[in-house]
Amino acid sequence: MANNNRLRTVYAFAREMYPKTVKTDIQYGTAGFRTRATDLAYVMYRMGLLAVLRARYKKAVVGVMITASHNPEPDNGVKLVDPHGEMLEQSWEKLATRIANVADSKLQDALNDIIKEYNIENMNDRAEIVVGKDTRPSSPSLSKAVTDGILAMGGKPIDYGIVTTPQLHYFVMCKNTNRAYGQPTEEGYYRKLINAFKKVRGDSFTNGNYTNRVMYDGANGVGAKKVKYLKEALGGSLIVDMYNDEIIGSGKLNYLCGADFVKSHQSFPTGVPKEANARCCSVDGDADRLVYYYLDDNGKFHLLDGDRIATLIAAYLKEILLKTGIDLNLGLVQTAYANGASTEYITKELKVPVACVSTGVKHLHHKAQEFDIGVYFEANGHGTVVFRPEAKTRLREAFQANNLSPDQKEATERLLNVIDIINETVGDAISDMLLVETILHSKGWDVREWEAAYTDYPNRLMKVVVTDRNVITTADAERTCVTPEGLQNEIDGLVAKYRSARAFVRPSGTENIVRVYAEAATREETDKLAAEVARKVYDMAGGCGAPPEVPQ
Ligand code: G16
Repeated sequence: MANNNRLRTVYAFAREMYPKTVKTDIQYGTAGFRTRATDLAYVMYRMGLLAVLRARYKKAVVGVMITASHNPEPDNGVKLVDPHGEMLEQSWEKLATRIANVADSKLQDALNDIIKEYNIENMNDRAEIVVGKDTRPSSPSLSKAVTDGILAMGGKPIDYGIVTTPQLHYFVMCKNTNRAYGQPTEEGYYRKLINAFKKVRGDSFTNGNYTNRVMYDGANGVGAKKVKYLKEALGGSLIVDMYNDEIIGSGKLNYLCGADFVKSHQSFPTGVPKEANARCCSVDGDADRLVYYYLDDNGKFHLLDGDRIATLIAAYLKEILLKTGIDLNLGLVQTAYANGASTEYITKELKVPVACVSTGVKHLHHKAQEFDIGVYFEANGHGTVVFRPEAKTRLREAFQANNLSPDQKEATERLLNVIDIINETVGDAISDMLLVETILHSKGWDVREWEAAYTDYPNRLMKVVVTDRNVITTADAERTCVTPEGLQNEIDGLVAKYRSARAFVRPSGTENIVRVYAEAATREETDKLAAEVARKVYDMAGGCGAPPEVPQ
């Protein structure tokens, strides 16, 4: 009875305040729902409702983040965060899609179906839902819609205001571990990361060719806003020179800057001074991705993307692990976008096992959990390291026992501190930056020495606009195109024309486009292959607008 009353209120609210305004269906994609902000109010309200059901079902705190991350400013989006700070479980993504698309008049029934299917009995629990948002002008009203959904379903919204996506994931984890993971506050987040960073760095801020200054592109988003606090807390240990920190609503979010721009265009962002050999980094619109880069003496751009960060971290962890003498296995997870040279380097030089999974940190995160220490990164700079709880316990116990040599003890202590620099819940640009800086400092490397590990194969990312991106389906971790029939044969034929070449296509889960990736022996061949594959996609998968131009 109480349930029915509750659901009637939910429906009345939906009808009066958040009616479904869009007829076409929306899909829970790579990282939640993303589209024009003006089309999202009812989706947000409904995700508030669903978050409460998820929290009641899991008997834990869950999170809702309002962001469209790397997308342009008119877009927005929402993703749900599960109790350990990980992305929403995939079986519930389907429920999210169903709830987002059902007609207003069917909403009550659809919610009731979930309550029955998952046997959610504690419908009066004031489940806590942690809510955060990025700096988009549309975020406050969309956040209000989420909060109204939470309240209508009888949950308790905890509004953290403007935070980075990884901060929100961290808060959820802290709350569900009874603060064992850290304090669920922004201050607690900075304190945990920075204390560990300072401990590992010690009193000497520079080392060898490493200098403690980094040029930071905040993408005019929350990553810029938050690094202001970080800068102060870091003191002299790391000097973060900040650029692209325009205020909310300037229209410049991710525009010609930020991690996605730098990675996809393979070029220097606007707004950052061009200083030869200076170590620069960019984050994206919600600060969960990070890439590094520099300009050499001749002004040539060099990118150190997620693959480079992953290899740097994996090599470093392997080295310390060896010093600890503790037998833990280490593995690395990538996607099809990983540069072939990085995969060769990891397997042949580092001798670390590599797994390849589909795009989306949700896939990488779970695969990484199969190792004692799992490093995962997408080439776009989205990634982190996860440690199996038993592995952490073994390290702690070994440190406390008195049978380690001084060198082993030092290495174990260092590794335990390094774990605290890392946000294990999800890729986190701020935490990843502190980790990269820690490793470069420890090696005494400048950015060129970091880059010297291996040489990337030239690669190119392209986007093709099609009427319906879902006509493209893939298999084998997105490396084979299954439909439209015949497209994969065409791609194979094109790839065969070039030396050391590889190409694949997949529908984006965050933008209404198809992504094309190509790699080949030279820049010219790569650009030609990418354009030819893009043209095939355009021709065979319903391309719209101007066809991609193929260089002659
Ligand atoms: C999201 C996901 C990433 C993914 C990216 C692009 O990142 O979290 O795992 O790589 O989208 O996905 P797609 O190629 O499907 O559009 P972000 O930073 O935009 O949240």
